[in-house]
Amino acid sequence: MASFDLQTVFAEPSAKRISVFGLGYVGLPVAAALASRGFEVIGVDISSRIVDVINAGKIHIVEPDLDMVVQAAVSAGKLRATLDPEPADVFIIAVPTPFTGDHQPDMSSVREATNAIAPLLSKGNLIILESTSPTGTTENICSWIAETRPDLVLPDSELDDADIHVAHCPERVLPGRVLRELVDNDRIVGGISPRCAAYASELYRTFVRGEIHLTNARTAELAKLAENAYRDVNIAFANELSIICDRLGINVWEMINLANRHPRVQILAPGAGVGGHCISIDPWFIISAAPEVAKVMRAAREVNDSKPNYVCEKVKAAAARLRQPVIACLGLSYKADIDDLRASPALHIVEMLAQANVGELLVVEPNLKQLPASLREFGGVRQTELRQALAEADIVLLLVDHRQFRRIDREMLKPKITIDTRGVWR
Ligand code: SAJ
Repeated sequence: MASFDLQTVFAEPSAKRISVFGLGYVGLPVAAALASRGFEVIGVDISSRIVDVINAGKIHIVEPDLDMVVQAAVSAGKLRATLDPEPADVFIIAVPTPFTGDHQPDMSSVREATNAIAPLLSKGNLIILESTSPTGTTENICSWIAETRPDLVLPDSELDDADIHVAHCPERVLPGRVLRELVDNDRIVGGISPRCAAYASELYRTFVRGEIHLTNARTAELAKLAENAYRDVNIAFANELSIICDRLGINVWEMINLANRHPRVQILAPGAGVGGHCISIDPWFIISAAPEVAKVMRAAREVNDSKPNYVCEKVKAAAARLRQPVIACLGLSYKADIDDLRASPALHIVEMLAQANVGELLVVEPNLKQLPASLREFGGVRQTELRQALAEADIVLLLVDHRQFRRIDREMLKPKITIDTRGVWR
């Protein structure tokens, strides 16, 4: 890779200003990690509420230990948030990259962040895209900047000696373990040119203990998408098996456990579906780029997206056998032990049950103080404590394997109809 010596580029953190665009699940931990290494970090967000919360030394998301790191960084004067972008040495883009209604990538936030950065740029600046993005986005950033800054020489794969360095370093952190994974995970750094990659990797070396792998921007973009698509395909396989097992009268958990005794087999866990803001979205960025060939990924998306409906039909069939069914719905978040409801299959299932008026729904979600607005409008839906729900329910539907549910006394479940989507009571 690069033959030049960049060992000292970020050797004096206090001399460098870093601006992080987007202070969400990815940007805020990155900003806090850099501030705790001594950099002067300016977080930019479009929400004045988020800016105010962070400047008060607090956080607006649930993530273990992040509150302490942010609080320390803000009180040390190393991290501050603002609505107005300012000049810096390094700009990190960590804004959302959702998809539109027809599963096409919506890159408007990346474009807006780039437009905000362009007028602030000066020679020697580094721009890093952390947001998960379709292949070609990092190159697009260069083209967008070139439109408004013809005075700057931008890099390309042939041109290493540019005024600005641009690289993609996709985030890889698992919600719930973000601070640990930010430091310990290997990172992929894809540069527009080798010098861009080497320059960006020096920044990550200041706080990453994992290995840093250098490549070009397009490969880094697809590698990140492939990681999440890989997981989606494997979860779809498990979800499909769970439906096949239901048909054949086989306990899917026992069967998977046995199959996994093979040294080269590691089947994942079926569930209520695939949620969150990453795995249920990112495969579409590959599918939309190569629709005719991305067959397995499309099928996996369809299998995982249809699982909530399958669970809902199972509950309806069980409820049809009772006169006034009371159903305990355990869990609403998209996975265990977090409060994140984005694209949550559990929430979707409870919404569908409420709409179908299947019975009285007692919702237990220990990570939320109140029901989300989409459920509050239904008269037959109540949030209750676990104990009360278990006492009153005829049907106990386990949607998320929160730790509180794993500890439930099995004796309490004996007189109930149980539908366990996560195999907690296998
Ligand atoms: N799920 C199953 N069965 C399993 C594993 C997960 O049904 O065996 C479900 C979960 O319940 C959840 C969904 O899949 O609904 C996704 O959960 P997850 O824990 O697999 O992943 P995320 O979305 O929280 O985070 C992923 C991670 N990517 C990979 O593991 C390849 C994380 O490292 C990424 O940084 C993150 O996406 C991201 O931001 O892209």
